Amino acid sequence: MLRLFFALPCPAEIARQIDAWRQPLDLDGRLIPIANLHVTLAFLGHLPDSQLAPLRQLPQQLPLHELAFDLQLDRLDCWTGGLLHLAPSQPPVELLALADGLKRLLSAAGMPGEERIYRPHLTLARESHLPETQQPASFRWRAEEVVLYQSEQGRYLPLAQWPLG
Ligand code: 2AM
Repeated sequence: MLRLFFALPCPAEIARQIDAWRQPLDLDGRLIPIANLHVTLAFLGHLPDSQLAPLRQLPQQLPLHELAFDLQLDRLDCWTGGLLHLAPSQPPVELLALADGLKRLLSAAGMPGEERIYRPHLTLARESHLPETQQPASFRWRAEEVVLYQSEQGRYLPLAQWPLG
């Protein structure tokens, strides 16, 4: 079984900026390593290897050439359960269309889908809390690709990529 998810990777330079910004916040919990920072589009859970081939056919069924966008993460928040994250206060319509499109395709292909309402975010730490002192956050980048990742022993391995725009 493979633990899989579709996501937007966080470009290395932005990931370094986010890491430099979060350091003085002295966050508690388990920090997400710089190399793993991402914005999940669809979480698939555990699937057998045999599902990989059909999964690879899905993203290209979306109008990816129309779906490049700038993503601005400007809100620091923490969900019940301690998922501390950055989120866009104004999620781009293209991002929501991408996540929704993947969800529909997954469901049509009989694959497991998310029950939860999609809430775009970039996880900074788990089992964490909002820090007492907050630093204003604003990180912006052009989302240029969708990546299918396998999560294995804390590492995220890109299995396939699809360009946006
Ligand atoms: P993330 O930390 O990589 O974003 C499994 O529950 C995973 O799905 C979580 O660890 C989280 O992954 C992501 N997730 C949880 N709730 C979500 C939501 N409402 N919208 C999008 N992704 C979510």
